[in-house]
Amino acid sequence: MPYTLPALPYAFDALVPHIDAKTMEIHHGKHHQAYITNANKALEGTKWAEMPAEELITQLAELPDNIRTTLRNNAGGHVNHSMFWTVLAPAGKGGGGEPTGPLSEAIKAAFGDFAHFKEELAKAATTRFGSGWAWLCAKKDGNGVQICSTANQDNPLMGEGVAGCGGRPILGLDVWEHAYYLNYQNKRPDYITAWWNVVNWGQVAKNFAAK
Ligand code: MN3
Repeated sequence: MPYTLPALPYAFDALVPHIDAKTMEIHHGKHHQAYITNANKALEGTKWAEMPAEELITQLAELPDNIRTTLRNNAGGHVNHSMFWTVLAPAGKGGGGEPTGPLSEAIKAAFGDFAHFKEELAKAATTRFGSGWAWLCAKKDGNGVQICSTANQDNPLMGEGVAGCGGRPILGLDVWEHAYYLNYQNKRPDYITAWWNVVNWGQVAKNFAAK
């Protein structure tokens, strides 16, 4: 089955004023769709065409040279954005605040407190040069959480040594300019500060609990 664009779980303007409607419309309908279109084109007629994208990106080394980079970028882009929409929610309606339960405990164990965790993720996102992502991951050994960042559309699932920490992402922050430039121009830190207001901690906790 070719990859298809998942519906946004809220309206384009649901994250206003933190993320503007035009950015959401273009980001979802044009950027995410383009990753899907390009990945499907590369996969057409290959034995990998039926494989879920999350699985495909864990085995890039197996792919033929002529489609490997295309799929790293575009299947990666599809996986990254499919998660990104779900870890956001309108401020005050599922978005913002702080995590609770086991995820909160894991964050405290790794970073001391929630405020320090926010500083560390913001630092990873701000210092990522050029385009990429900052991630909160469940550690590969199942023992807690860690932060990392990746370039372009790389995802930690691509494996340690390929991209990031090799953990299992439970929260991703897109710091490509297309994610914020219309509203924030060059002010990536302002976008990141606003983004915390729309993080869907309930979904991130579910991601953490999933094995
Ligand atoms: Mn993006």
